[in-house]
Amino acid sequence: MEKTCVIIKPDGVCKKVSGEIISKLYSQGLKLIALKMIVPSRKTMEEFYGVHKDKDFFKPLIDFICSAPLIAMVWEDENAVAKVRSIAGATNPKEASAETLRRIFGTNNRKNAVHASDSAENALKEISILFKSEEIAQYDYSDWEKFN
Ligand code: 3AN
Repeated sequence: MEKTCVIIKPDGVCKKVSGEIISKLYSQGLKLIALKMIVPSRKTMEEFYGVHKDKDFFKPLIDFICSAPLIAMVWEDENAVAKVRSIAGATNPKEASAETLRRIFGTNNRKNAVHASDSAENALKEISILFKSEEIAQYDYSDWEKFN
């Protein structure tokens, strides 16, 4: 099953919309297999966004992403990466389609509420930066019903 790494960014966490973001992902049939709040170090997020290290927005991006806690998650689905990218919307909330998370909760290119992996390969890299393997759950929705 394909995995994708989703981060609720500092703006999403501080606007108290994390619950709505998580509900939206559940409602589209994705399965939550890891979740934690993290207070990220610059080093971790510089590695996470390493592909952008030469861009002029890199330093402000790291400043922003380390400005408050993040909620880091792993979601699973047959088509998890494309599905969450579509739910998240375009990088710029003003250009994102109606009903997308970034359109609803984002402000600008930087403060755009959520991160969503752009490929299955990058998802695995991102997950390995933010999570230990034992923090990724494997379960069936029926597991709890087997016990009294
Ligand atoms: P996306 O997250 O939509 O895949 P990327 O991978 O191009 O976008 O950029 C990673 C992150 O860098 C974005 N989520 C956004 O926070 C920030 N970013 C991208 N482009 C800009 C920009 N032009 N100005 C400021 N921040 C940007």
